[in-house]
Amino acid sequence: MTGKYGSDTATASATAKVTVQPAAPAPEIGILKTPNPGTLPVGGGEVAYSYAISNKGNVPLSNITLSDDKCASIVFGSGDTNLDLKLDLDEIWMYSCTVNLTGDHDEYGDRHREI
Ligand SMILES: [Ca+2]
Repeated sequence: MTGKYGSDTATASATAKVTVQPAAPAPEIGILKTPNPGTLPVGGGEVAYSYAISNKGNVPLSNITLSDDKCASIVFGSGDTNLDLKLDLDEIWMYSCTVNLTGDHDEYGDRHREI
């Protein structure tokens, strides 16, 4: 900034620094489980579940493990696009599992009716 007094000019400048604190780490994970097919014939049959795991927090997540008491052999498919073994905020990791069902199962797993 400048100011004048007659023919004299006064000049001054100033800077200010403001630090914005990063958001507190808030790890959160999301899962979407989808069966295929959604309907089986009488007597049951084979169902392939797919699991879409997403990062709903604000920090990358590591050591991701997925288990399902209704399907034991879960296999990782894809999704770690930068291959850093971390579930990053913009990644969706896909897993799959196949099981042979003989009754009704729902997303919560406990409803079971023998046919
Ligand atoms: Ca990653």
